[in-house]
Amino acid sequence: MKIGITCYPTYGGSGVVATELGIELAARGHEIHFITYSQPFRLAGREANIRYHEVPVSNYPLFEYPPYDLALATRMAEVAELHSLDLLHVHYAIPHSVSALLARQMLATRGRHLPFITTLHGTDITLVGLDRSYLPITKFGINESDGVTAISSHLRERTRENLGITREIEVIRNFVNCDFYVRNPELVAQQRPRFAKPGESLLVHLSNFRPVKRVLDVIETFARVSRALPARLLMIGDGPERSAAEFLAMRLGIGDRVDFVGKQENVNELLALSDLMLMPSEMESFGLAALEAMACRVPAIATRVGGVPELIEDGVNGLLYEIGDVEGMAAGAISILSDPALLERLSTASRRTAQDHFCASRIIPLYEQYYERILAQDPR
Ligand code: GMT
Repeated sequence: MKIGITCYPTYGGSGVVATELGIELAARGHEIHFITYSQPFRLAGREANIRYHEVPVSNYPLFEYPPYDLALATRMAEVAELHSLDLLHVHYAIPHSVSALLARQMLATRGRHLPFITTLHGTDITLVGLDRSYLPITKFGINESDGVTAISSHLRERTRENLGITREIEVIRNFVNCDFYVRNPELVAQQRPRFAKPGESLLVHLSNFRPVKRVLDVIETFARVSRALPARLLMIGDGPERSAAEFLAMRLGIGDRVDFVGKQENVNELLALSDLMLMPSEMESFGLAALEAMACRVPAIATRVGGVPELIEDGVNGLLYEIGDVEGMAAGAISILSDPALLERLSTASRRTAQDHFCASRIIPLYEQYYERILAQDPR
């Protein structure tokens, strides 16, 4: 198939999923065209069967707000026509589904049918989509899509309840490449001393440091852990809450035990160095960061929110707490880190969960089958 993919290329899990999906589909022989405002950050740009098309947004002085969504629609229609795309797959409803709808309409005037699929990732429904200024257009874009997928059952229910959407929504959960996200003991032995001394536990957090991730709870939890046992914390990512987290770590006297490494390319290698992940988010429609860690044998201490229980079974492959329960999360982390047999059991179960349910090799065929179904449908 020839598939156009649009996503936010620079930040967030939706861009990661879209990019990894494109890479996996290309490896299975499909022709993939990324149509985005910059090159997706996990794309090397040299992959076979993948092309990247930048969306140019001209900033005419009259435009206080350059109309990106219109430039995107134009580019989608151009690329679809030039490369005879079979369909568009857009990630994150706003504004991508509306741009795709315009592209479909533009091509329809020339007798070409270009179906599009919208994948809902979370904040497009739970935060942005609920904003009154975006809600009607979000609902419209979803209803007009030829196909809609959501990354968890929870998100599908939220979409139905919050937006009053009744149409069919297919649940296709997040995935991870289990060959790439794997613990390599040699690499761990070589690289772990960069972040932790022998005898120290290594905890990790990975996010875009937005308020919804509650990074201050990560620091508060870790402060309690490091009072109980020798430990260090690896903070991967960057975003608006980073400096507040850095100041809090200093104020709590643990600044020298917390390593803020910023945005990283090879998160798979860094995750695999760690013992335990902290993901105390206010909301996660799925929790891709935890899945990536689990594939590397790193269980997560997380909050019981959104779609997280579809990934983490409390006490089996991780531990779940209420939002803000830093005392509970610290106690849980201490109990795991001070009991090697328990850590081993949770690590093994984490990897098994990733392997049995969420490997790319299981999830990508679900997308392929869904594409086939949408292509077989009558044009809207
Ligand atoms: O929260 C983020 O990391 C960004 C956000 C996005 O839309 O880019 O992530 C959402 O999509 C991820 C991939 O599908 C999910 O794993 C995250 O749980 C989800 N984030 C939220 O719901 C807050």
